[in-house]
Amino acid sequence: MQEVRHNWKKEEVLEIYNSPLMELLYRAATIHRKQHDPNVIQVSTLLSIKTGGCSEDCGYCPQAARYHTNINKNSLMPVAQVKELANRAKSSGSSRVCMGAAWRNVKDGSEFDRVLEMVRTINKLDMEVCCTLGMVTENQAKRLAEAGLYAYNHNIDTSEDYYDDVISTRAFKDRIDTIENVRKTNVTVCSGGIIGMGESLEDRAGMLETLTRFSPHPESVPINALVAVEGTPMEDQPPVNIFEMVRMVATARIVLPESQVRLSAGRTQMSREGQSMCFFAGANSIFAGDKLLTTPNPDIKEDMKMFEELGLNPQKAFYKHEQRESIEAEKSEYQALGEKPKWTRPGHKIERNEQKKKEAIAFKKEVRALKKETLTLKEEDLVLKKDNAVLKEK
Ligand code: SAM
Ligand code: DTB
Ligand code: SF4
Repeated sequence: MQEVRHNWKKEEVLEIYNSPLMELLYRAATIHRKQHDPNVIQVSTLLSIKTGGCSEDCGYCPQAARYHTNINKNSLMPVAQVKELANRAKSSGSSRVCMGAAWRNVKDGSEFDRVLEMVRTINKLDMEVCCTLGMVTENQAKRLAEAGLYAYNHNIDTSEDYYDDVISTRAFKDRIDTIENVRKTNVTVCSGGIIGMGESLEDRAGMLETLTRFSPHPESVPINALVAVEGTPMEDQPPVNIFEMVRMVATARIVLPESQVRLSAGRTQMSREGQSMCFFAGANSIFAGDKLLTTPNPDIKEDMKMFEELGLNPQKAFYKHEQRESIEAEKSEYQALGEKPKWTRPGHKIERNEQKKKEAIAFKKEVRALKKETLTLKEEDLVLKKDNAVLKEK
């Protein structure tokens, strides 16, 4: 078995990342087959249970209220709809549902109670349930655990050094604290980040270094390639080169040998051959379904066809850890505490996208003017019709 280290240094990680690609691939693939079945892939489906209108300013995110992106905002989904979508995901070959909410943090109350009910409902379908709801307190993590949550996703996103260039409305430490709150329960941790946000290679290595500090390492590590969405401050970032993605996956596989490394956002930009290189480099999980949270993802039938051609078998639910029990709300040991946690909120020093905001306001004005014009036209039409009628009568 591969030694699991928590003391990787950024320089060592960077050296691995920069090693000749064939050496890197061989090293990563060797560790991969020692630690995992290289012919098994875990398939998760994302479900955006609450979309858009988020108070945070994460520079990559189309769901931040302050950016002007073209997404369909939605309030929290009903449980029945979640059940139907989860059933659909199960029948298309997915073993995990990951529910995402555009929240800064979880607030005790009826919406969180509804999310707990969603967790119970999906767990009863014998699927792994994951949530990504923003920051959680220890009590909230315990309530999620009691409901039968299998995994909690909370990404560190980038290195501690680059963090402030990406997000100003919370601190890196807030993310770490949430992950530690989840660790106090039996819920597994899913944490990774994004490449392609203008970060340096040192930042990529720094992000992986931080992930190796967790003990145990996160059970899942999503590696996302930025999906540059129009209207976000990162809209003009160039797409991630596939070999950089392969290097990132391979390096993650080497320094986090036991984790499931997930080839996450950005697959629509990758060829099947590029993705296959990532699987060879140690990626053994994907997000499937035609949508991530708000942006497109490859067709699941195409993914399944690719897996068949590659001889990759979808991982069964609860293959790595046993299914959690779901305790009903009435029997719950933990109650809502109505906590108002004081998360660090370093000053909002990033004033982004003022230009986009101006353009959006100008566009709305134009639409209003056009609407008015159409109304006037209709009025003119009526006058003409009346005149015609009068003429006919004459
Ligand atoms: N609001 C919660 C939070 O921030 O933790 C949960 C949802 S949030 C959308 C989950 C993760 O999606 C982010 O931490 C980020 O890593 C990833 N993400 C969001 N927008 C992305 C984008 N445009 N490209 C790649 N990854 C993205
Ligand atoms: C993760 O690391 N990536 C997923 C999931 N965890 C929640 C989200 C990707 C979002 C990509 C942009 C969007 O679709 O909105
Ligand atoms: Fe909000 Fe999460 Fe998007 Fe940040 S990543 S803006 S917290 S939904």
